[in-house]
Amino acid sequence: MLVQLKATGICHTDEFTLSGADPEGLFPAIFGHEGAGIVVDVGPGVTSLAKGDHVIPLYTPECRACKSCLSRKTNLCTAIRATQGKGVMPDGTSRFSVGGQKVHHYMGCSTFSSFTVLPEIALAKIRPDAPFDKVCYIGCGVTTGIGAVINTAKVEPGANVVVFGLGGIGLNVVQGARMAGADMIVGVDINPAREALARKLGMTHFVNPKAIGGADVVAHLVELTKGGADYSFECVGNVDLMRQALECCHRGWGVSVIVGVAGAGQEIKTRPFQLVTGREWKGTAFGGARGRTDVPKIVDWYMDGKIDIDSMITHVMPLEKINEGFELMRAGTAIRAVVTYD
Ligand code: NAD
Ligand code: AHE
Ligand code: ZN
Repeated sequence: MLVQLKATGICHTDEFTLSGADPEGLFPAIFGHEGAGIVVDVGPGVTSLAKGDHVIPLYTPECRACKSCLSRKTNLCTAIRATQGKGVMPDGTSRFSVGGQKVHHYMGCSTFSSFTVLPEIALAKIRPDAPFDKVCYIGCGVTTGIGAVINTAKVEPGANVVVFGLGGIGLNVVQGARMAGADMIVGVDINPAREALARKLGMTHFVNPKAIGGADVVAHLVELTKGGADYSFECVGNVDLMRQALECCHRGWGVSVIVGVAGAGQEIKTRPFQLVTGREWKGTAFGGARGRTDVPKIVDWYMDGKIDIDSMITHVMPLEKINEGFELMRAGTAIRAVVTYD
């Protein structure tokens, strides 16, 4: 499928790979994996999409035929993961070049381009009235955050939830926890500017680790939640915080979900006692969502006013200014900067 991109968000994972920390990083590449656009051409054998369809590219495709898809136990479709990790299409070639030199695809999407090519299984068809400059965010951040709550942790009404990192992903965990009916939603971030928006999305308590008088963050959170979190989420990509997120969970049943992505060589650790005493450590990619099935539904949730996207898109810019978008993210000024194409 040849897709003309109309908009793309900038996710921290783009910055992670650009920084050189990603062991799978390949250069040169066209980054971007949070896009929305229109199908402008269709190759042979395509049955489920046509020219003119509005689509969201999927870095986690859904082939509905591989061992993983058929297991019903995971969203991690394996149909094209090997070539995707090598920065090429399933046929082993790239569709991008500059001056005759090969340029790699990124996460199978490369949405920082006005045109890109994807296999049919890596596109979710969405309703034509959804605005590209908003629903592009469903291509990663919205689905990851809400899905981590609903699909991975399966948070139930009345639960206490702790969210480390209130950026583009963590804020969606907050709104997912509110949708799930959580009682207490504690946000943890060192950027005090994140508090107001997080409260608007459902956060009930804010903890800035730099403003608790030198107290131990884990002890502070255990006390605040009267025994520990039922569910915690690490949405930063910092292995020390991943440990804190596990250890602030309630003895006997607390579940901690790793969402953040950490660099090459980084490892998580804790005392096995933490798990022996009933805490569970989990992880999630794309919020456990099956893209072709779930993404159109999340677009409907947005169009029906069930979820907020607009307040997290803090900046919109043309492609020429994309580096400013990265700067705003690094500075903690932007939640989501979105690039729009004409
Ligand atoms: P972001 O930059 O928008 O947000 C990160 C937040 O963490 C910021 O608010 C920042 O202030 C906060 N933070 C930084 N250091 C902190 C600390 N020591 N204590 C508390 N808070 C701290 O990033 P994002 O786009 O929200 O992405 C978050 C992480 O999730 C990244 O690692 C990204 O790669 C990862 N991610 C994973 C998936 C997945 O499928 N698992 C999907 C998307 C993003
Ligand atoms: N390449 C990195 C891992 C990066 C990673 O975990 N990516 C997530 C999506 S982040 C989106 O912003 C993911 O989908 N992981 C599952 C997969 O198959 O890559 C590394 O550490 O090697
Ligand atoms: Zn992302």
